[in-house]
Amino acid sequence: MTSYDYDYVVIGGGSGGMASSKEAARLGARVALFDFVKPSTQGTKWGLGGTCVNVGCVPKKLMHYAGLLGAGLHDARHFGWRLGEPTHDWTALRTAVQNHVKSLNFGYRNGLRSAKVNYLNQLARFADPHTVEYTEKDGSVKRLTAAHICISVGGRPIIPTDVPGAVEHAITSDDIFALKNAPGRTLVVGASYIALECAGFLNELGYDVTVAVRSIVLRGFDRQCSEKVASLMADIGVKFKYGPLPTKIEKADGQLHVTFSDGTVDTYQTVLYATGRYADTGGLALENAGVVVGKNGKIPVINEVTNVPHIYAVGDIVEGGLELTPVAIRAGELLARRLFAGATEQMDYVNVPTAVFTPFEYGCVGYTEEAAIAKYGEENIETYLFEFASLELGAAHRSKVPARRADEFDDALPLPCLSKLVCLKPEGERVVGFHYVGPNAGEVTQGFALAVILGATKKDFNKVIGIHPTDAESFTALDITRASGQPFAASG
Ligand code: FAD
Ligand code: NA7
Repeated sequence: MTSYDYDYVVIGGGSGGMASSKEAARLGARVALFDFVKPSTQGTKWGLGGTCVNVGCVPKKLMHYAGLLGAGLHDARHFGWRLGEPTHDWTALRTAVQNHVKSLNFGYRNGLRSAKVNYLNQLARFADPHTVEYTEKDGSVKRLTAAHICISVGGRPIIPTDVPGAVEHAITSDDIFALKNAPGRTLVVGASYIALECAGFLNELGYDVTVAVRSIVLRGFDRQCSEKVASLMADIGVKFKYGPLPTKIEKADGQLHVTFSDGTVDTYQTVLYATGRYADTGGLALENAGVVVGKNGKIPVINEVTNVPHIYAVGDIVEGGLELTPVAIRAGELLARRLFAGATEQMDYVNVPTAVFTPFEYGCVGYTEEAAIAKYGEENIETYLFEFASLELGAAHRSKVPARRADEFDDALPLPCLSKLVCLKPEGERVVGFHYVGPNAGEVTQGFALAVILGATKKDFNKVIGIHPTDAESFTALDITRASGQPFAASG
């Protein structure tokens, strides 16, 4: 029998690779993990743990929270807090966020050490199907062999190369959370959730933000909820520019002059591209291992196995997968259990809950209304809807104006919450889509996802006694269907 240096080598120490390597080591495998960060186009670098910890979920959620605190200042005043005119200090926020991220990097290093995973801070590539190699600082090439190899190198932001000045001057989500100077007037290009989340917290922190939308916002999400999220963002000050996109970005006097496809020119301090991500598989020399690569660098797999039976892929690089941290983690752990503990459980990519952390959050699990209709036919779908103001925001007269302008209370936000259940009529109104726009949507959706996964019907939702007064209790008493044509917005 061939003997290898390791039972398992994992390339990429992000959410998926870290989880898989630790689980394999826990199960007794001899494991090595490679993680190396190539600087962003603007030279930003970060530590161990991958996208989520350094330039994704974690710093994003902290900046979102900072934004919510700003919005809450308006409510605080309404409820009697006497505050001076608040100002926001970007450097303090950046420092707090980066310090937290660094503490997580430290924890991950220790975690690998105590799990007995051999961590190599090196850029790995394939030499042959069982051999991974890397180049030391002194130029020497080192190799190690493994029985099983998992690729989990994640993705990086795409900046279109056909827009002169974009690669040179624009930042991405790889840079925004560590930006040295306050972003100032910002143009966000792209309209998926990373774009809207960044636009959302920058607006709440007090910056003038424009989002350049090529077609629609939040492609792939429920249309009604997506448009509600965008319209609420517009209400609180985010500008949406539908259609025209940058064709040229020029820097002069420290400002970015952006020419749009409609011929207009505007000036910003920051341009942030959030126009999708490519799988970072280009430098892996996959051809040396015979691994097939698909569109955008993604790797086709069946149950995480590539076309080469002992080489696997997990996380964002999986073709047709879901680019979410908990998905990468679970897939990586289950893979390790199948490889080293004889387990048989496969990753279930259906009914994965998710949330968009825009100023008014949006959470969902299951089908969008459009996808449910496309799959089951309109006659088989019943959609229940309710639009309302949460008690707190309603009572605080949360206003449309930027939260930090205390004096303007009169222009109240429209109803900021939307609860929606998409039900399958032939199966006793089984809930196949759960959607909620409103405060704490991530928390609300996480809880209800269990019901959806277990096959709950509309009647089951009705059986639940609400917790009063909450926004989530709306799901226990939805009674207006789209088919009825009745207004579903709360009145009075
Ligand atoms: P990654 O976490 O990207 O890790 C891959 C690692 O491999 C990186 O450290 C990379 O530097 C390293 N690497 C690459 N090539 C090599 C090589 N050749 N050798 C060695 N190392 C290499 N998901 C959520 O669930 N919730 C959220 O709220 C959320 N918010 C997000 C916000 C933003 C702005 C972004 C960008 C992403 C967000 N995501 C979110 C997605 C989430 O971050 C990813 O799904 C997750 O990090 C994917 O994990 P991964 O293991 O596939 O790869
Ligand atoms: P997505 O989900 O791939 O969305 C990309 C967005 O950028 C989308 O709105 C696109 O518009 C838009 N886009 C794409 N190319 C361009 C160009 N050239 N110009 C302007 N706009 C463009 O990317 P995200 O980065 O938000 O998220 C990727 C994943 O990473 C996500 O699932 C997270 O889990 C982590 P379109 O709708 O195609 O017209």
